[in-house]
Amino acid sequence: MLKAKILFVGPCESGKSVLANFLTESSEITEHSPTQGVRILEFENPQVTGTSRGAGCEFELWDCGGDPKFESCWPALMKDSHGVVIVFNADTPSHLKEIETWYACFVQGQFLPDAHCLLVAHHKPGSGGDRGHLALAPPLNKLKLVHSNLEDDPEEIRSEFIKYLKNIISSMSESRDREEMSIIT
Ligand SMILES: Nc1nc2c(ncn2[C@@H]2O[C@H](COP(=O)(O)OP(=O)(O)OP(=O)(O)O)[C@@H](O)[C@H]2O)c(=O)[nH]1
Ligand SMILES: [Mg+2]
Repeated sequence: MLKAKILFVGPCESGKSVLANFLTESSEITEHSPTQGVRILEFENPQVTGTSRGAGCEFELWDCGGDPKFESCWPALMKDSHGVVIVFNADTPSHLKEIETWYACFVQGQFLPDAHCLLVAHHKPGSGGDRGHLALAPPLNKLKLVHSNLEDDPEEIRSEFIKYLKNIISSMSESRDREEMSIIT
């Protein structure tokens, strides 16, 4: 069984918990209550079934609080994670700067490959949903960027998220194969 730990990080009130509930089909109600530290959601996805050899897979989605007061918890959150999803609002200019810090700490800080990082420009209801051109500075401009708009097109982010999970699982499975080979050779 492969077990992947995926973090949801990013600025406060960007929509991480709303999105995490939606993507894991968690029925938890959220009026805005800032996530205190972290909330762990376990889930499986019938469309992400693991490897050709039949090993199944499970996910833990760690929905992290965006408040910098939790910074002292970050090393514990990051430990042994396989993927980092950075959620931000494209219509909040300060977020573009803030996500550079999240990326530096959570992705570069633990030498995670860029392919394991997903940027999600979340469009809250009433934000206009304008996708315009997002001028992300390097190194963020080389990351995969997807948009999420749960009111207008919820299936778009769902299918992008499934693609992302599949990539994570296939790279975990390859590294497990390599590990097995290295033992027998
Ligand atoms: N209806 C609706 N409301 C949203 C959506 N995204 C964000 N919101 C609103 O924005 C508030 C903040 O969203 P959260 O998901 O709690 O934000 P967060 O990123 O988890 O914030 P922290 O836990 O403080 O870091 C929510 O309580 C909602 O009121 C959305 O897609 N639909
Ligand atoms: Mg939250």
